[in-house]
Amino acid sequence: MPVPVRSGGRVSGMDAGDVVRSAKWMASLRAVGSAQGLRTVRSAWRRHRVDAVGLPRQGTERARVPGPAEGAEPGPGGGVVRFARSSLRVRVTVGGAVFLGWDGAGPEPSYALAGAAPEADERAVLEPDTDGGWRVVAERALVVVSRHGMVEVRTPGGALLRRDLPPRWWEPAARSGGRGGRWVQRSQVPADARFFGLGGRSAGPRLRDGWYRLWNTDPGGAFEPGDDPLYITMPVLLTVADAGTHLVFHDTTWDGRVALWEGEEGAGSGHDRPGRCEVRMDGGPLRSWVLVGSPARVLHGWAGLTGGAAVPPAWALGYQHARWGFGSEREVRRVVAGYRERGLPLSAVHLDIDHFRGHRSFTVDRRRFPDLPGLAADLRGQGVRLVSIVDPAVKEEPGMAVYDGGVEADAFVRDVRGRVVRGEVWPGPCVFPDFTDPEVRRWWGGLYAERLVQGFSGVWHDMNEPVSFAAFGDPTLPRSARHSLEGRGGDHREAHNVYGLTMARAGYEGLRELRPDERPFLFSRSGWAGMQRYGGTWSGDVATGWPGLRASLALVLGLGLCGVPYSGPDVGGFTGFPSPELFLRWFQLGAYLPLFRTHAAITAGRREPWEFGPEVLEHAGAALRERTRLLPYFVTLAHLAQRTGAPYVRPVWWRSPEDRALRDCEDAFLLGDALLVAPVLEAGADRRAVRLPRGLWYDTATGRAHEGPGQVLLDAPLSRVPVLARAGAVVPVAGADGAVELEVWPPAPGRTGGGVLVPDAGDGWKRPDAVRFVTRWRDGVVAVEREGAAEVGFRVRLRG
Ligand code: NBV
Repeated sequence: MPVPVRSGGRVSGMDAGDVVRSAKWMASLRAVGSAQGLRTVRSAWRRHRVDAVGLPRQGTERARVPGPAEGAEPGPGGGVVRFARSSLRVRVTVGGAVFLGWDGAGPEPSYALAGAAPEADERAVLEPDTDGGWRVVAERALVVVSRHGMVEVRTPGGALLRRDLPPRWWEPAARSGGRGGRWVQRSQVPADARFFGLGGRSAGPRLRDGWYRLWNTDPGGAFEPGDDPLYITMPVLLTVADAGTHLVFHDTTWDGRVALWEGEEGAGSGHDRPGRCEVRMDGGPLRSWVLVGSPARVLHGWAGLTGGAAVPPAWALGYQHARWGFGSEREVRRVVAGYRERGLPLSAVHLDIDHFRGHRSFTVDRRRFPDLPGLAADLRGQGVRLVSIVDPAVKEEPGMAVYDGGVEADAFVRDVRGRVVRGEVWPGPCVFPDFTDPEVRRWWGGLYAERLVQGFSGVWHDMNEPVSFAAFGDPTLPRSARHSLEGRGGDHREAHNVYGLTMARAGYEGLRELRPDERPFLFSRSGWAGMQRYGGTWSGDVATGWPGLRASLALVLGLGLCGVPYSGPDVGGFTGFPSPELFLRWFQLGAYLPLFRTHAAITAGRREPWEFGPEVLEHAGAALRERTRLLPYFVTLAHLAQRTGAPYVRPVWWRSPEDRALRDCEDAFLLGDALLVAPVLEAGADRRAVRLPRGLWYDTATGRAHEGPGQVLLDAPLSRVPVLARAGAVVPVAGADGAVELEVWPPAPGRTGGGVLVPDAGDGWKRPDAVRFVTRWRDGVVAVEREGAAEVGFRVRLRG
C-alpha cells in the first residue's frame, strides 16, 4: 500500500511495510518445500549478519542546508550558484531539458542516460534576478534560483510549474566536506496538479496522497492494487497541471521514498493549497532533470535523455501464451494444437522455470523436454516462437558449467570481507552475478548462446529485483554487498535498483552480438529509468480478481509515462481461477496492450480461451482476430515509441492535459493517436461511461459519432469492449489477405485528419521510413492523400 502520508521518518531499517511483506513472503514460500523453507530462514539470518558487519554504523549526523548565496558564475547553459554550504549547477541542454545538480553533482555518471549528457544550450545564461537571486531564461523554461536556494521552474510565460525548496542533507558528523548522506527535497506544484509515474505502481495511474518507496521489490505471492512498492520503481514523476506538464527525474539509484500530496483550490478565495512532493533518499547525489512542455514534448525529451525504446520484432506484438508448469513438450504441443485447431492466432509460447533442470537457468530438463531444438523448429514452422525465462541467480554447484564459468570470471557479488554472497532461490543455494560490472555483463551475455541453440527466439528475465528468498526482512541481497558499479565501487544500497536494468543490458547486448541480424526480444520484471533501451516488462504476479485487472492497466499506463512503453499483464491474472467473465474482460483489455500474453502460476487454473466455455471462446477469438488485424498499427506504434518517446498506450489526457476531468479518468486509454479503448473493468457490466477528449469520436462497433469533450454511455456487451476512433484518423491494419490497408475515419466537417504508417521491415535493424497520410473532405467525399507522393499506395477502407 502507498503508506499514508506522515512527515519525517527514516528510510532504512524495517518498517510496517516490511513486516507485511515478510508475512506475505512467508506465505508464498510454502510452495518451496520444508528443506528449502529452512534454508530461507538461514539465508535471512546470513543476510542480517553480513549487514551487521558490513554496513556503516549509524553515528551522529549533522544536518546541512545550502545557506545564503554568495555569488554565481555563469557557464554553458546556465552556471553555478555558490551558497555558504553548497553549490547549485543549473544547465539547460540543447533539447530543452534542465539539469540541476547540488554539491558539485554533474549529469554523469548515470545509469539512466543513454549516452553522454546532452550539450548545453549556449543561448541560456545565468543572469541576476531582481531580489538578489538569479535566473536562466531558456526557450522552453524559466529557471529562477533564490538567494536561499529555492529553485522555481516556470513556463516561458512565467507560470509556476514547480518550486523546489532548499534541500537538506544529513551527513555523518565525522565526515566533513558535505558529500554523501541522506537528503530530502521538498517541492510545491500548482493546486490543480495530478501526479503520475514513479515506475510501475499498482494503485495508479493517478498517484494519490501517500508515500511511495523507491526500492525494487518482489511483493511475494501475488500483488493487489495498492501493494507498493513493486518490481520497477523509479524517481520519475510526471506532473500535469493547468499551467503545463513537466517531468522531474531525481537521478539517484539509492533507496528512498516519495511522498505526494495533491493540492486543493480555494474556489476563487485566493487560498489555494499547493500540491506537494517530498523526495527522501538514503544517499546518492542530489541532482535532477526537469522537462517542460506538452506531454508529447516531455516524453520526447525523456527519450532523448534516456534512449529510445527497443522495437520488438513484429511477432512479439502478436498474441503469446505462457504458463508456469507446462511440464512437458507434449503439453506444449497440445496447447499449440489447441490454438491451431480452433483457428486462433498464436505468435509465441513462453517456457517457465519448470523446463530447466532443477530450476537452473541455461539448462534443460531432458526428461520432460527431450528435444527442445526440434520442438522449436516444429513450432516455428507453424509461425509460433519460443521464449525462455532467465533467472539471474546461479546455483552454487561446482561442476555446473554456468557456476564454474562465473567463478572463473569472478562474476559473483561478494560481501565486505570478500566472501561470495550466498542466497536462496528456486534451484537452492545460489550466488548472484554482479551485472554492474561490464566484464560480468559480457560473460553473462555469452550464456544466451545456449538459449539460441535450444531454439528460443526471445527471453523473459525474472526474479531480478534481485530476489533471494528470506523468511524475514527484505528478500534480496545484503545492503552491504559489494558491487562494481562500472568500476567505481559501491554497495547494494546503490546497486539494488539497477540490478534488473544492468541484467537487461547484459542480455540485450549478448543477444545482439550472438545473433546480429535480429533485434533482441527481451522483457524484464525489474528495471529502472532507461530500461526501455533493452526491452520491455510485464505486470509481474498480479492477483486474479477484478482489482487485479484494474491494476494491470494502471501499471501499463504509469510505466509508459516513465518511458517504458512495452508491457502488459498476465492475462487472466497470475493466481487462482478467474471466472469466465473476468478472463474474457482481461483478454479483451490485453488485446489492446503492447504485450498481449496469458500467463499463470503453477497452481493456477487453465488460461486457454477454450477452457472457459463456447461463449468466451467465441469472444476471445474475436479479440484475437482484432489484435491480428491491428498488427500494422502496433508495429507503427512501436517505431513511433522509439522515435518520439510517445508510449503506445497513453492516458486519455495525452493531447488535452488541460481537461481536468480527463486527468482523473483512469479506466480508459488512447492507443496511439487514433483509438480510444474503454475496457470493462467491472463484473456484470454491459454498458459503461466513457469520457471523451475534445473532438469527434466514432464508436467503431456502431459507426455512431460522439462529440467530445464529455461523457457518453456506450454498450459493452460480453462480445466486445468500446473502442472509439478519432475523426479523420488513418489506422494501418492487415486486410483479409494480410496486406496492409488503411482504415479511414471521416474528419469532422470542415476539419482535416491524418495518420502514420511505419511499415514492418522485418526482424533486423532496418529503420523503415514513416509514411504520412492526410484526410480531408473534398467535394463532399473523404479524400486520403499521402505526403510527398501522388498515389496513396495502399487499399483504403472508409469507415464511419
Ligand atoms: O518462474 C516462476 C514465476 C513466473 O511464472 C512469474 O511470471 C514471475 O513473476 N516467477 C515469478 C517466480 C515465482 C513466483 C511465485
